[in-house]
Amino acid sequence: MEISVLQKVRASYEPKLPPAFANGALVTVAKSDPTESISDQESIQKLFPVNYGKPILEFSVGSQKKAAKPINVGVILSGGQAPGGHNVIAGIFDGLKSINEKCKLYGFIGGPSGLVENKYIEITAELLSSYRNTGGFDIIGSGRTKLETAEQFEKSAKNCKKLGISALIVIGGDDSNTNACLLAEHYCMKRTPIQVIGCPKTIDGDLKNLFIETSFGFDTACKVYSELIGNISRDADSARKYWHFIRLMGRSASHITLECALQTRPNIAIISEEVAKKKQTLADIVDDMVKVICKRAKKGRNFGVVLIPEGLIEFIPEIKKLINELNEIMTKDESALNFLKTDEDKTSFIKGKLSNESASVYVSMPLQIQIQLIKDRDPHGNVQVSMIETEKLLIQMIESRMSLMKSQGKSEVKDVRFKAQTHFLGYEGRCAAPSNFDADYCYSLGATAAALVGCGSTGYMAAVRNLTKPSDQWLSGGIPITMMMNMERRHGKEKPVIQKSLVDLHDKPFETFAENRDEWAVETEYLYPGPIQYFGPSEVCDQTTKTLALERS
Ligand code: FBP
Repeated sequence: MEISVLQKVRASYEPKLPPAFANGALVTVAKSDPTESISDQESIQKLFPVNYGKPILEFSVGSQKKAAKPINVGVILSGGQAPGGHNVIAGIFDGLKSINEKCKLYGFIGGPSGLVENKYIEITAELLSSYRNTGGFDIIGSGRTKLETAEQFEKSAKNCKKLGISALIVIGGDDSNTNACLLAEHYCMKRTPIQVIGCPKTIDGDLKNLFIETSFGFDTACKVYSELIGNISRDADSARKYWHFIRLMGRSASHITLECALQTRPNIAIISEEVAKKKQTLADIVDDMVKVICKRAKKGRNFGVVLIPEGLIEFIPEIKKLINELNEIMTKDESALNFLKTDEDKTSFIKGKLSNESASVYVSMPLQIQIQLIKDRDPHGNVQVSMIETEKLLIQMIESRMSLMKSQGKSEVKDVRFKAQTHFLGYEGRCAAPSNFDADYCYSLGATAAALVGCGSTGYMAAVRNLTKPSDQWLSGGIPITMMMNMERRHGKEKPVIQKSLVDLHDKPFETFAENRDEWAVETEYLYPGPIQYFGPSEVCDQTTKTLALERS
């Protein structure tokens, strides 16, 4: 297969490792005192009697050399792609081989379903050689099947037994790691000799806490989006005729939007967590935006850049209420709704069923969005929030607000000439070649996972810390997954889950943004980060995200 010049050169990049792995994955382990979950301790302990309370593990260089017996390990990629997944697998592979040359690594195909359906390949040195330091999850593929039932757990155990697998490594986000912990507990309870280890993955950056400093892929994805936003901003400032509305991936939390705002200084960036905190309505958000547009127009700047987080819509209280009502109506009245022929019939049927408050929010939306809200449904029949084109919704609402203000003869809109362009950035960054940071971090996470397997652990997440320092000061070890859990209501039931990290409005990344945003709104102070650099001076190649730097400063 022909590969690009960059890929060829990049293949020989040797990712850096924490000092604990100087002699490979046979490490010395230090243990902390027993741990507790972040809250709901009693309930979590009851649900995880074996894995609850385990100590934090910290690795240092081991002296043992290749004495351990060979282990067969299975690896799964779960959920959305994130740059660096191949390097996690490379780190696991090399780590296992450092334990014993005869260790084998099997990759389950297409995500968790591959484990249940016994679809796998053996990952060999030769296969891996063309995937080192590359983006994507294509070596084995990924999937969104949830591993959560006892039946799936048992089928998986059977398949592992056939391959002699005694450890599984799940590379995934908060849900997949929660399920990895359930799987670990199930196997402990059933005395099935299979260890389960998790690795923190997601571009969304919402799997982090005191011990997991960041999820892999966030660094590279944000750098790719920031490059593109910088390019768009420069175009905006060159042509001076468009407002660019850019929606950014991040299913729930606004970490990506915040990081990109810090990297590029747009005129407006909406942070969903702030919208929720201030209980802003859609009209309030539109109001704020109109003010900035008018202020810039007054200075002759009829152009600008707006960043919108993908998850925004669910953080606006009135829309959250509307969506909940819509979900209920669409389940209860599905057949009546399907019977109606035209979009107009469907929307007016819906209006009649909504509460007064939600009906007035619904009718305030452009027809196209009203239709989208009832048409795009997820497999459970719910509104598919991520499909809603929030950027178009905001533009249309701004336009109607402007024409109303014009018709009322308001002086603020006198200089405004509002023309907008829309963009959605998400898939552009998820499979990018990992930055040096992600290449090193992922390889280190893989080595850590192999070491956790090597020392017989289960129910742990691989953790590499001290990430704002050079890698020779990185620390590596394992964090009990139960430690990150709390109880949350999911589909009407209380469930143990890893707590999702949302943007903290009292932490430095948001505070830095909030201190500067008024100036960035009216002036034109765009920053152009340019493309990710893989070779060259360290200050352009090895910077972490601004979020991580500020959080750890
Ligand atoms: P994960 O949480 O699984 O890492 O996925 C994150 C994400 O990229 C979100 O930002 C986005 O909303 C979603 O996946 C898109 O999902 P899909 O790939 O199924 O279209």
